Amino acid sequence: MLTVYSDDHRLQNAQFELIDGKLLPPFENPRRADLVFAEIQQQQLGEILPAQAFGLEAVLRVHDPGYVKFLEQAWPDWVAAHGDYDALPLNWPTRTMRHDRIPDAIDGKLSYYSFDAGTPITAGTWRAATSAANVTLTAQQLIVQGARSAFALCRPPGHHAAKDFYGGYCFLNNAAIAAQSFRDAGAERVAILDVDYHHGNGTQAIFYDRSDVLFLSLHGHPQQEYPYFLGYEDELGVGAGEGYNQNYPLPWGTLWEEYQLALIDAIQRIQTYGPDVVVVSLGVDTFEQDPISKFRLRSNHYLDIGKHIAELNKPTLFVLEGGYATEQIGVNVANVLIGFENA
Ligand code: Q9C
Ligand code: ZN
Repeated sequence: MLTVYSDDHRLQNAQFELIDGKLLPPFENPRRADLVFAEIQQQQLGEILPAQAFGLEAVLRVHDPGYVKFLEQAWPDWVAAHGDYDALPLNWPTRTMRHDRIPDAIDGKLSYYSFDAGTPITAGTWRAATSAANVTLTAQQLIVQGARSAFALCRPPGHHAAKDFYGGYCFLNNAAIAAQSFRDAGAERVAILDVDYHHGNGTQAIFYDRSDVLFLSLHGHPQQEYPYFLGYEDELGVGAGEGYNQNYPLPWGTLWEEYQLALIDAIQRIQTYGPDVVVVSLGVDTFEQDPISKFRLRSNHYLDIGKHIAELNKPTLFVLEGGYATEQIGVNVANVLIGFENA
């Protein structure tokens, strides 16, 4: 397995995260990727390549230009208004309020372009987020050039970010950018399988009205789990996209046995779809010891996840998403890749 990696992920290194009414050290922190890197090196999973610099062209195929400009400018604007503190929004336009005016004030812009207060924008956020996109696009190119698989070892993650909003630790949707780039490189059909514990609301929204990208997600049920307002099983796509979106919401406490049944169904759906390439949004926050999640997978089950994905026998791009049990994140991620390679 080829891995692509850049140290620039460390530029996303927030002071605090607002979670469960507390300001805590961020769960989504640089140690995560550093430990995945160390494990991949130690297990000798294959070559680790540096990221190439792509411009913003591929990013803008998925994200709104105004949103991308906002992300680039948010930190300097915030510092000018408030000083050198992590930027967080504090209110949102909800029912009966307007969504058709973008405020001039940076605080209003943060509110307009976000959906939670748990995703700090810092001095390095823009560079880290673009580096994650570059890591993913570099890995995506390896597959375009004929590699059977590649792993984008990137952070910050991406699957909660939609066309024009951030949240859930995500700014640019790395997996969606890769999927679109596969299409632009000539792939006719792309399947995105999202195994992160949280619903991939951003990715779903980006491709919801399209049949050329099939999106499937296994995740904590939105009645119980973040992001709460998307991820039900009756979300099947719209217009041309009808029938090309599939959610598998699962209850708190889900064990491997139940999880595997959903995974097998998802794999069969992908098989029927017959994609040219598969993108895996690879979160390992389904782990039993994950500090913010409530599924109960064990480390050996990640080998089986990799094995099931390999049954598809398609070129496969793995893109790192969540996973916050830092001590075991390396083993769990590596196990998916090993399970895939040894299948
Ligand atoms: N009470 C990813 O895994 N906050 N993002 C959860 C828990 C947000 C997770 C609140 C979790 C976002 C990529
Ligand atoms: Zn997650």
